[in-house]
Amino acid sequence: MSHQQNATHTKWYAKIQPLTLFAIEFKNEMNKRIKGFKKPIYVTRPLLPPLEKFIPYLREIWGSKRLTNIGKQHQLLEAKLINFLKVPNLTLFNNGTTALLAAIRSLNLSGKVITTPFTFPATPHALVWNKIEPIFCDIDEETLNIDPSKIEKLITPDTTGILAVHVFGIPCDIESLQTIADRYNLKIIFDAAHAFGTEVNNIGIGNFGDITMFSFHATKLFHTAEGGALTYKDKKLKPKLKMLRNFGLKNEFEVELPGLNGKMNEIQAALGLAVFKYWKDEYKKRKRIKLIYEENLKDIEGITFIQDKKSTKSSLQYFVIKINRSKFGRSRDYVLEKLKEYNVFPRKYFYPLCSNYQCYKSIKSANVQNLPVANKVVNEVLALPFYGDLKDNEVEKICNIIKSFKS
Ligand code: T4K
Repeated sequence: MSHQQNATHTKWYAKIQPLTLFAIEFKNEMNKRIKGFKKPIYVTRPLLPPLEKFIPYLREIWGSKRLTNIGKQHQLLEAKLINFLKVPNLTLFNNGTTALLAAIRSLNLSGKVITTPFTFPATPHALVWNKIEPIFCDIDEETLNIDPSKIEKLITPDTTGILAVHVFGIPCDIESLQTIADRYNLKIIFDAAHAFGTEVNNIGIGNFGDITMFSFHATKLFHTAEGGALTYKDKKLKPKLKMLRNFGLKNEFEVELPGLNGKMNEIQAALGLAVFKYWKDEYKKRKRIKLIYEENLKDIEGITFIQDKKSTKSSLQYFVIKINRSKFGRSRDYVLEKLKEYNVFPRKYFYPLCSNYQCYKSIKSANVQNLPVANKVVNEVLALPFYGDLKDNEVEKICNIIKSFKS
């Protein structure tokens, strides 16, 4: 800077400085005024029916002395879910991960399967437990799901399937995936751990691909504490999946397959039946909370949400924002750490990417250069607290806290 330029700059700065200082003061003041929450606010809380509504189920189980191995509660829950998810076939499991293990085995997948790096560890792990190499494919920046336009170049003669995830309950580009699968004779498994109740053009999300997996973990909107299910069109899969779930037993004396113990027990199933009665209420509450978040955060530069499509009914499993560091002035990690000071505990699902795990980073497809979108968004995404018990003013306060971080 020349001497003259310097003088002009100083003059300009002198004018602007009081304003800047005022803005900083104001923001500091705002920060001081927002007090942290007394109790921790987590990313989610399980939906629990009133205890007295669960006790009659327990009484019935106690009376029957039938605790597991596909009893009455199990059968009732299975029937209820077939109806609700609008699917032809459904098999319950003791969690989503064992369900996924059995799904992969039932379709005889082998060699290599194309999947997303932006998911929970259970997805690629289920492949590896079946001695299959996960081939990581980059994701779409808008939906955060596997990008079908990047799949074909990853297909080799060893590829037997695609394991796609409806991340945060947002449906994958199902049509494009099916076109590719048909062209190369590949099977498709959908990991719909987050997509309970998602529908596309009024069709339940469990009707697509060869098999769909749902998780009923306590953190899911509908849950059985731990639990899961597979849905599928081909009814011939049913006996095989039942065997895979029950040690491979065909009957008392014949073991046909090296199966697992993947059975949902009666207490889990009963909890599911009790939770089911309250599920719709929880959904309505989440709808309202989503609107409050959107209304309060929509005009903040640098914060965006995943947009719902008109054709899609959302599962409302998570409320996720993306924080663009250069536009918001603060990084996602800054926001996360600062929120903790206010007793708010969002989660950066799914950080780190599966392709960056110690156990997978040496796979060729895991190379950062092959996955530019996933490696970018994994530093931007934040799942905010999202459950029916959150009060309107608590959601508004979380938004105000986030707003106060903007620089
Ligand atoms: N595929 C995908 C795409 C998945 O996201 C998952 C699981 C699977 C497959 C496998 O399905 P499962 O085998 O789990 O059925 C949680 C869940 O444990 C996991 O099921 C879920 N995805 C994942 C996204 O979230 P964490 O490690 O984040 O959970 P945790 O214990 O830190 O809980 C999060 C918050 O929830 C806590 O801060 C407090 C609250 N919480 C949690 C539990 C368990 C409660 O208030 N009460 C509770 O009982 O994995």
